[in-house]
Amino acid sequence: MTLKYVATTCPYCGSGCSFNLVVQDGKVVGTAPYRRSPVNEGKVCPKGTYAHEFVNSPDRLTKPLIKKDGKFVEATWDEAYDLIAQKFKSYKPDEFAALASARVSNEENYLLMKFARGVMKSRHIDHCARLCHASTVAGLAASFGSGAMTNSIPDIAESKCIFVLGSNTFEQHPLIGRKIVQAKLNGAKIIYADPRYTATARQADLYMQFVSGADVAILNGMMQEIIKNGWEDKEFIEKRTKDYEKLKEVVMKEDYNLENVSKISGIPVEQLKTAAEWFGTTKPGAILYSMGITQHTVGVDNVRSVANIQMLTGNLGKPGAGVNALRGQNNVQGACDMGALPVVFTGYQKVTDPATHKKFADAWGFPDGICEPKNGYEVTVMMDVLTDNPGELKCMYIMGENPMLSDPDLNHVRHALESLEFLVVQDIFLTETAEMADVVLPAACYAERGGTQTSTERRVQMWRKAQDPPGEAKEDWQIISELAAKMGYAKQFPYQDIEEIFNEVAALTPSYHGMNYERLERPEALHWPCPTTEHPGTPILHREKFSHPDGLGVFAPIEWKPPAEVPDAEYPFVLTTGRVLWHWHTGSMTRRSETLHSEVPTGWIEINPEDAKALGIKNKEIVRATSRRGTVNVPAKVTPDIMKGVMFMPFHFAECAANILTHNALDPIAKIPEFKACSVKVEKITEA
Ligand SMILES: Nc1nc2c(c(=O)[nH]1)N[C@H]1C(S)=C(S)[C@@H](COP(=O)(O)OP(=O)(O)OC[C@H]3O[C@@H](n4cnc5c(=O)[nH]c(N)nc54)[C@H](O)[C@@H]3O)O[C@H]1N2
Ligand SMILES: Nc1nc2c(c(=O)[nH]1)N[C@H]1C(S)=C(S)[C@@H](COP(=O)(O)OP(=O)(O)OC[C@H]3O[C@@H](n4cnc5c(=O)[nH]c(N)nc54)[C@H](O)[C@@H]3O)O[C@H]1N2
Ligand code: SF4
Ligand SMILES: [Mo]
Repeated sequence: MTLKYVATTCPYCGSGCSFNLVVQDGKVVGTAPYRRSPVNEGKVCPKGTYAHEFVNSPDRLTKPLIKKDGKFVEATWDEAYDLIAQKFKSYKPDEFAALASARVSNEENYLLMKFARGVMKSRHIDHCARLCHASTVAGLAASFGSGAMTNSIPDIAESKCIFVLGSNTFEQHPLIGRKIVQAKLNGAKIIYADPRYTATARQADLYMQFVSGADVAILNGMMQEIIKNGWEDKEFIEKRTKDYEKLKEVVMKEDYNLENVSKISGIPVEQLKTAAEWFGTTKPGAILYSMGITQHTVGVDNVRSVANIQMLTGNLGKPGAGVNALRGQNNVQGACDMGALPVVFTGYQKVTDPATHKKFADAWGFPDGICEPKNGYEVTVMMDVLTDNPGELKCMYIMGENPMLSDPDLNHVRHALESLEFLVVQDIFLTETAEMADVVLPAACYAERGGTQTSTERRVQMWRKAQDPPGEAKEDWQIISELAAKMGYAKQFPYQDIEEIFNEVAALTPSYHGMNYERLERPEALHWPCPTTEHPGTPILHREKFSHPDGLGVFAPIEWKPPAEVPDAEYPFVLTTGRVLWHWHTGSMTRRSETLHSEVPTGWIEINPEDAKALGIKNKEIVRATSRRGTVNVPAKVTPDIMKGVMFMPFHFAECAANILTHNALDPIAKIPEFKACSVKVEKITEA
């Protein structure tokens, strides 16, 4: 028997923890602590602990599958590539769209981006960041000139006042939660605002429960109170920002005095006062936020309000401060950095900028050119175009995403995907989306490959191969390269190994320019921006100036607006959705992990005891939840942890899918859907 440890980074959340994979006779059999990572120092959450369990699941895809007469038939790689190449060639550039993946490496996202824009010459590439932090990318870019988390994870422990808003950090970024505990042990005050009394709420010194969708009102109210008391950082505002007067005009309005904010949000005035005082007077103060802020039709407004309060209090560019937008998936930061977005190439270089377009066209050397220098469609817009403009988009290539469970309004998504002429899905399991494909390609998983991923704190870290892929499954970069070669572009995809792809990325991307595998091998890796090979990387952004050309941060006057759908007599409850500690999104991996699955085998809807009583519903009873989009039957969880009038469902479970109910009302700028607020009714199921 041979036994070895392979240090790698976690395939789940954007915290970017490291652990060892335990390999016995060439097969991954367990995990063990890797103590040298400054992020998690050997600790992991349950998903990290059991991250080996799905790897050798008997359900892994092992061969390409081609659908014939409605049934999948196993095929050789050549058969699959030939069919895909022949089909892909038959479409005009903008009839093709690609979805990249926050689950795969930087190199592979870069390659799919190059495939879409170079081989297919299509403008349409996006990925699940659209459903996640699109509001952050747009909002922080407008406020600061750069759309990423401003500080580092270890730095959170330095804070003296942490305001967590719309992030259930202890369940969704547990090892960042650990930094909150460390700060607390050093005397920091913790403020938490969330419609649910979550695991994170239990750690807070001040917990404010409120109705989903009130965030701008709460932040404006706190800012008014801070200004009224003279707690604003006058020097920071004067030297480092502009448009403060415009902000003041809005936040000082009567509408945002604490009495009015209390009416909108349901938070008692005294709590709002305390929050403003603590945050206004305790330095340094950090804000941590995630989906509770971004997944709204006012997602960008919410993000800009968070940026406003941090500029107002001078909490930027310093240790223990910052706007800490906690990015969700292991490599969602990287997929964005790699230009798997419809408006940018790598490093946020704009597609519409002629010099940038020429730079990529020249570097790639496609004899027949690349896509036009025009923005493409966002994934949410792709789905609308598919249903509303039949024939405009005809064919899609989806790598490592499962929109048939993760996108809003699943009946709409089904309709959209059914209207495609040709769909290719590349995954490690036969997901709900893969079931709908014409061709399914089997990919290697994280444990079977190298490459890099970029965590929420912009730390670029390595994956390391621990075992061979099952059956004939291949690494995503190999599949994309081989397909490109079949389509006549072997010269543009000449890679012998994944490191060559990274070097191409570094050459084309200023913020990754100084990185290479040798430097990234170190346990602490490197934070971007890292412009030269001598540069130590940048854990804290905006120290001296912001990333706008004039170096100034921009205040934005933001008015509060209610969600797109508000409760009425027919649909009287606000439904909000999210996650639980034990499961990951559409469950493709965690529901195939024995330990995680046995801990939480199915979904539920959280109902406040008063609402349950009025509806005649008992705990654990199966109830019918209905929105304007659809109906699901789901077990009730009657709990005082959820606010009266609000209900919560995790979206991991296909048998009671929350996204049947959600709707795809979008933020006008970020095109992110309003996953965090829609209206539902809930009924007792009476015997027929
Ligand atoms: N265990 C686990 N961890 C994960 C994931 C997972 O699937 N499972 N997914 C990862 C991904 S991709 C992401 S993006 C992150 C998401 O991380 P989080 O954003 O922390 O997770 P969510 O559960 O979506 O939502 C967080 C909280 O927002 C609250 N909320 C609801 N409505 C509102 C509102 O209107 N305003 C505010 N301020 N809060 C509101 C919810 O009650 C919930 O507690 O987690 C990552 N980590
Ligand atoms: N109602 C509601 N819906 C939501 C949200 C919410 O809060 N509420 N949150 C949204 C957010 S923030 C996000 S990020 C999205 C996530 O949405 P998705 O990204 O669609 O969800 P995942 O289940 O993570 O899908 C990733 C897929 O990649 C596959 N995969 C894993 N590793 C590999 C690999 O190495 N190669 C390949 N080719 N495939 C791989 C997995 O099997 C899985 O099928 O969901 C969104 N949907
Ligand atoms: S906190 Fe996130 S990165 Fe760390 S072990 Fe858990 S899922 Fe993995
Ligand atoms: Mo996400």
